[in-house]
Amino acid sequence: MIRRSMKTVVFGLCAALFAAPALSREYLVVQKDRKFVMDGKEIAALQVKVGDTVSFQNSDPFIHNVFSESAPNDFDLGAFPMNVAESHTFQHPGEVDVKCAMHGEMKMKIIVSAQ
Ligand SMILES: [Cu+2]
Repeated sequence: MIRRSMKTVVFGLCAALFAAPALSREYLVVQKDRKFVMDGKEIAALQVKVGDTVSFQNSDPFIHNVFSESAPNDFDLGAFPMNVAESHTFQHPGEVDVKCAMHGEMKMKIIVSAQ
């Protein structure tokens, strides 16, 4: 009898785990040659979900910035030098225009979907 109820508890825990919302993810975008790069290629857009975090790593020997004025996902990571990464967690669904304040040609979009 006890053995059977243990099985029920374990089954219940597994079911609860699978029913839980997906864990939030972390993405890495590299700033290289005045471009936003992911997996070695320039990217124009990145699809994420609410709660996901995007880290921006400066891999150029000069200062970059990352900011967006796309409310309510607006943010400003300030200026940071080579080999420094700053990150932002997206809390609202929507399309986010991401730019570098130093280099007007550096642009990408982050599309945030609901969980
Ligand atoms: Cu820049």
